[in-house]
Amino acid sequence: MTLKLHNFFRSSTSTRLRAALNIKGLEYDYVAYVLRKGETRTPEYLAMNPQGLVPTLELDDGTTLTQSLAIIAWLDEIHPEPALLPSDPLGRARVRSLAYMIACEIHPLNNLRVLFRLNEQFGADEAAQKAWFTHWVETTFDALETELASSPRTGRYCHGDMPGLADLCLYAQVWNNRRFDIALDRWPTIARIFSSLDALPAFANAAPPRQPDTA
Ligand SMILES: N[C@@H](CCC(=O)N[C@@H](CS)C(=O)NCC(=O)O)C(=O)O
Repeated sequence: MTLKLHNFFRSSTSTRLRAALNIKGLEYDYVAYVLRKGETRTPEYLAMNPQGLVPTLELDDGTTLTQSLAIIAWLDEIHPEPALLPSDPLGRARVRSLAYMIACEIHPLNNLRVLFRLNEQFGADEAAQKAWFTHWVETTFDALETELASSPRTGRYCHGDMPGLADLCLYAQVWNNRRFDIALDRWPTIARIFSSLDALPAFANAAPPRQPDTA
């Protein structure tokens, strides 16, 4: 199966998906877009992904998959090993909860189009956008740190000693935070888990600086 990944090096949803593909040992063709140049707003791209967002995964029969968590779930279904969710229902609920904390409570608020809108509608300059971005990261990372630090189910990674769905989201979000100089000092458990993930080639090779279109 030939996979084509339409993505942007710095996009955290793209980073999540690259790491998932790497964990599954799946190769893909890398198709690069620059969000700020509007390259995902062309008729060709919108025909694949009507939201004009990255990533999009294109299969060899032309099928296109959108929404990173849905694509990752599909990957986990067609390539079950190594699994991205634990086998027990309570464990699965916990991992999904940790992943959604990042994917649903941080990412959508801090997306590029939201930052642009803050500027267009309210005149938010770069400093105000940075304060906004940092606020929403801190709000959820404080809660995430509490959960990870206090649960006996946290291991080397977010849940036990196998990296999974929550780790994909955490790893990508920490890279995203760096754009706004958000250090991890305040969240020692998140920092420890990030370091453990960064030592894994599947994750490190998905990181923004390692991508071919890194600017
Ligand atoms: N929930 C979607 C979000 C996709 C998304 O918003 N991607 C960002 C990059 S991380 C994007 O394309 N942003 C372009 C924009 O905000 O205009 C997913 O998980 O795939």
